[in-house]
Amino acid sequence: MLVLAILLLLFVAIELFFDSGSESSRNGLITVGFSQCKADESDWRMHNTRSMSTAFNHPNYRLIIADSNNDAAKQMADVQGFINQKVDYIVIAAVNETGWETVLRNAQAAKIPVILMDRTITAPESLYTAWFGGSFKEEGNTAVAWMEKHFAGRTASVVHLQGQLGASAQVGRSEALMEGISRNKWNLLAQQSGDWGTDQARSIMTSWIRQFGIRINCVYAENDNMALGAIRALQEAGIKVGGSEGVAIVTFDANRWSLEMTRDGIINANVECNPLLGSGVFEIIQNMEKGIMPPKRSLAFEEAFFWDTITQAMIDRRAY
Ligand code: GYE
Repeated sequence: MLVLAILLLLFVAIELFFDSGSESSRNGLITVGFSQCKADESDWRMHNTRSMSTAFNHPNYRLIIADSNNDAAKQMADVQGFINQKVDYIVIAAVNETGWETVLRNAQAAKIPVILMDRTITAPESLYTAWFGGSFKEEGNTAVAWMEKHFAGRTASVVHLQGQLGASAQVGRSEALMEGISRNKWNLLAQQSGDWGTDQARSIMTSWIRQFGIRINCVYAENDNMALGAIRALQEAGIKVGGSEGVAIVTFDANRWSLEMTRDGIINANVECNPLLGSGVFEIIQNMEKGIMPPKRSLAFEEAFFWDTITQAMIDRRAY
């Protein structure tokens, strides 16, 4: 009887040891589940994904990337999948800013820390450990400040290419423009989401050119890829773009190729949104492994570039 009891206790102890904690306790690696919006959705997103893969290419870590294809429901399922896999950390670049409460409560119940990278969400801050990224509203305010200088003494007639509706980058940049339009009594000729993509933006811009023609004197595109689509549509219509006389092009992301277009006077204002966030996320997790908790919000360094002040040296210094 005693032998049986000892054997039973031994069995339970072995079970507890191998089932306890996350997957990492079984194979020694720290497993990080990264839920990405859509890896190939934009140049920004490709740089962002690459920065995470590079940062977590480390002997102590295993990075699992789930691509939600910009489908918010799939992204929730991807995150729940990480919880079920018992990863040690979850990193999220959120497709939409809403709808996160349930799955984040599940992560909290499973004692898996969640770190938001890039996009913000509306869920209570208590449901995630930290957010690291750019300030989308501030980026928009920087763009609008340039517009106020450029259109001083005249009215801007703006067409507005929005990012995927509901993404915090779209919400913040749109909010800044709408406040600028109201403050300056500018004309908002048209507004539509191009879902961050060049082809969609080009098709939308082509129809706006037919509808508004030379009334358009400003394109506010919420990322470089959509700005490129608008520029192509304007050039195909034989409409001057950029510089002091052409349709003013305002964009976000500051990819190298768009900075070169800014240097060439095709893009007027180019507000950076830094995609190279992987090293910052890695540092947050490294510190948490040592028991050092991160601040709730950390802002990535960002700057803005303008057609009449940018230099090749500035471009040469860029990492992406
Ligand atoms: O501007 C855009 C990407 O969340 C800041 O998402 C990011 C945005 C970026 O699709 O190109």
